[in-house]
Parts: sequence; C-alpha cells; structure tokens
Amino acid sequence: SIPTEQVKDASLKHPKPNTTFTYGTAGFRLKGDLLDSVMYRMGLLAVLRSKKLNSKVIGAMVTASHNPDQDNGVKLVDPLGEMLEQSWELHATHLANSADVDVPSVLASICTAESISWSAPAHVVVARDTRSTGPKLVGAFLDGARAAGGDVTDYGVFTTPQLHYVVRALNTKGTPEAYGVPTEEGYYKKIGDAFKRIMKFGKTKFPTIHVDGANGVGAPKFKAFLPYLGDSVSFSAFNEDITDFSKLNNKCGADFVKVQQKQPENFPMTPGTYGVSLDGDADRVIFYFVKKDGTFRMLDGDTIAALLASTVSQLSQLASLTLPSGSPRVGVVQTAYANGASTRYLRETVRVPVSMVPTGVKHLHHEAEGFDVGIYFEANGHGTVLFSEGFVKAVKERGGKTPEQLAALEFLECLTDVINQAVGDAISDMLAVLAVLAYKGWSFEQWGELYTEVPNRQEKVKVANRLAFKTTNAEQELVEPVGSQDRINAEVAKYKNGRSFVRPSGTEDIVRVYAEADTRENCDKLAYTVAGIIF
Ligand code: NG1
Ligand code: ZN
Repeated sequence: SIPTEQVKDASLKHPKPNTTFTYGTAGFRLKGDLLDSVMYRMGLLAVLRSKKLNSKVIGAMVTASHNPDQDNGVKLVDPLGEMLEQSWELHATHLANSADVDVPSVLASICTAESISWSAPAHVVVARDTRSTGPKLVGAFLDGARAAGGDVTDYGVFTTPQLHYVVRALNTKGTPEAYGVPTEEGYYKKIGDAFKRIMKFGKTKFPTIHVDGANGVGAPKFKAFLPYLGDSVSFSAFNEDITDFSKLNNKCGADFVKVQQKQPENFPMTPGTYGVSLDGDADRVIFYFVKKDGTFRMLDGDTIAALLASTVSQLSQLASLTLPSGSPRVGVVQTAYANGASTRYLRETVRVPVSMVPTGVKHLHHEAEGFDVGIYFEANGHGTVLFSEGFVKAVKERGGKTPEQLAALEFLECLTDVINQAVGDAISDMLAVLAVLAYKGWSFEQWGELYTEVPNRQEKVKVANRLAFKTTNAEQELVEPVGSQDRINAEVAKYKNGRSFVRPSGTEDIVRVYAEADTRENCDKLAYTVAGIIF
C-alpha cells in the first residue's frame, strides 16, 4: 500500500503556496518559484500513472516553452509520447490543490478511482529545458517520484520533443513498433540518417540557413545534432546564449517572430538570407526570408501544413499508392488561428479535408489520428505529421513500377523517419521542410507563393477575469459574456474576408484577440475594435 508516512514527510518539505493550480493547455504553467509543490506532486502522480498503465514509462517535461525565464511549467507525457490523457488532468489538478497533509489520502482516492494496484512497479523519466528554476524543480519532482517508490531517471537538459521521443522509444523497445534507440544520440542518429538519405533526392542548393535558437535549449541541442546531418545543407547558429537567463525568448525565437511578424534581434538578414526560429523548448518552428525589395516574409505553421499536405498528396497519387482501405486519406488539422487563406488553399486547391479543433496540441493530435496521413500544425509552428501503420507498410512495400514512382515511395518512407511523430518538433520539422523543398527544387520564395495570406493580427488583452470568457465551435465564438459575440459579428461584417474571435489563453493570464481582413489597415482596425468590445 501507499508509503503514507514517507509521502507525508516529503510533502511537508514541498509545502503548497496559497495559489490555485490548473492543468491547462500544456500542463501547469506559472512563475517558476511557485511550482515546487506542484513538481513534487507530479512526481507522485507520474508514478501512479505508470502503475496504472502496466509499468509503462511515463515522462515529465519541465518547461515554459516560449515564455520568459521567470516562468516554468510541467506536463506529463503518456507512453507513446502523447500528452497525458485528459481524464487524468483532473487528478493532476486535484492533487496539486490539496493541502499538504491530505496528499497521501488524495493519492489513495486516485488509486481507488483508477483501480491501481500499488504493488505494480513504476518507471518515470524527467527532463528540463535551460530555465534557471529547472534544476530545483526537477529535484522536487524526483523527491515525489522516489517517495512513491518509483524508479526514476533524470535525463537532464532536453528539448521537449527529445523527451517525448525517449518516452516512446523506451516503451516500444524490442517490439515491431520500436521507435528508435532511447537516448539523445539515438534521436540524432535516427532523424539524421533519414535526413541524409532523403537529401539525396534534393535538387535545391540552399543558401546557408540561419537558425535562431531563442537562447534556449534548442541552441545547444541543434549544435549537437549538426554532426549527424551530413553536408547537404549548411547551417549557421544564432541566439545561443543559455547562460544569461534574461535572453531566453527575449526579442527572438519562434513566438516573437510569429506574433511581431519580424525577424529576431541579433540576427543578420539581407535579401536572400533564409532564417529559421525555434522556440524556448524547440517544439515550434517558424521560417522566413527577406525579399529582394527588402520586405520581410514569414512562413508559419499554416504554410508548413500546406507544403506537407500538397506534397504527400501529390506523391501518393504519383505512386498510385493504395492501402487495403483504398487511397490513403490525407487530412489537415488546424485551429481557429490558421490563416483563412491557408484553409481555403487546402480545401479548394489541394482538396484535402481540413478539421478545426480547439487550441492545444492534444486536440490536434487526437483528430489527426483519424487519417492515414494526419498533418497538424498550429499557426505558431507547433505540429507534426502522423502516418498510419498501413501507410508506412504500403510505402515500404514499394508497389511502384516506374523509377519515378519508386523514388516517390522512397522519399515518403524517409519522410516518415525524419518527422518526429511523437510530438511537434522544431528541428525535425525544419529538416522535413528542407527535404521537401529540396525534392521539389523550390526556394523559400517559391514555397511562399502557394497562397497569399490574409492580413492578420493577434492581440493580448489583460482583463479582470479571463475565466468569464466561454467559447464554442472550436473556440471561434463567445458564449459568455453574453452579447459580446453579436457585437463582434457586427464589426466583422464591415470587412471583406473579415474574421475575428476571442478566447481566454490557457497558458497566460490574458484573453487573446485574433483578427483577419482584406488589408493590413482593416485588420488592425478590426483587432483594436474587438479588443475594445471585450475590455
Ligand atoms: P494559449 O495560451 O492557450 O493560447 C498557447 C498557444 C497554443 C499552444 C500553447 C502551448 C497560440 C495562440 N496559443 O496557448 O497554440 O502552443 O500555448 O504552448 O499560439
Ligand atoms: Zn514550445
């Protein structure tokens, strides 16, 4: 049974502050110095989750992604690298908010509710990004996992996708679905080998790619990756300072570029330069270049989805790829933040189904599992591609006849290995995009011509109580405060291609306003008017 005394003693060393915690879009996110008790308790919960799932390895990632160094967070990772099952978010929230002395009894109640047998062994792994509060918070997590008698391994500093990779690799080791060698090197080698193989199809010689590491974990990990990538592309790394914590995600990184719609600071760009920004835990990626006339052009998650969906569809058709169920079903999953032009391009030109789901990777991932090739990207550059077993088998069997068909199939096979299917992965996504462009013989400029974005703007609005905002229809309409949506609709109706919606953030204490309209000026006007309505 539960080592009650042990758990209670350790709980008292990690006292809960007077704060209410919620397991949000990406786990618990708060100021790092408020998270000690949460980390300890997530160590306990991870052990329970592992016991529940027949001793499968459960992961925990300590990061606050694109946010500043003061912030931190933790999310639990399920056996195949997916986000923690939603019903357990309630257990997590309950446990995080109980009084210190009640921790053992809350654990017992979760065991009863989930029919968990305490005697089953438990395996847990943890990693963190480069944040200053990381080491201490991992320490608290280890205390929790050990107090509950779990076997726990600390992988030190990892990108978020590396942690997801290792969890999946550990759980599939020795099975037909083996994902790879469960080490950092195994990760580099698997993706790097597939990248070297896929680049043999390349027709484009890219200029040196400038990689912005957001002064976070992506910078050293990308450096470590380089020796595995061959010499088909030359890379140059910037924003790599992980010793000065104030620089993390500060005027650099994927979120800065996406929201500000401009290049990072301390980043040399002249016409013809290609730039790529990672975010602070390297699960988001944004591409950009400067046009000949000096204007900045961004290629975001929507553009990545458009490129991948059109390529996979085209190549599957070219190779006459057939699964037992017929032609592979290629589909895209987006959120309301996707640019309207990208959705129209996918539906009308590529002719693939597009599903809209609420913000948060767990929703996108789940929906993408319904396709043979499920491509999901948030506009902010977070996403990946899921390939069904049937699809992978069919491309490996090489049913093609002409050399062109065989090449298309081999290309698709390599693509399934370059892409980290466990979770959105900035570096792996970057390599996949470069491989596809090289295969097509395209430049960033040509990629940018797939469709023309509708001008758009995102604003953060600080409101008294963001929880007063309730949405429906994949977060595209407000139900509460009552009446607000009608006023927003009336504004939207004034603009050609107008679209606007409001939702509370799940990671920051703000409400987000999104607007699109035919011109930059109209879009800005719409965003400000809507912000005024809800303020
Ligand atoms: P919130 O704060 O709930 O909007 C943000 C991003 C999400 C997702 C999470 C997790 C936007 C508009 N929202 O969520 O897409 O990436 O952070 O990091 O970019
Ligand atoms: Zn991130």
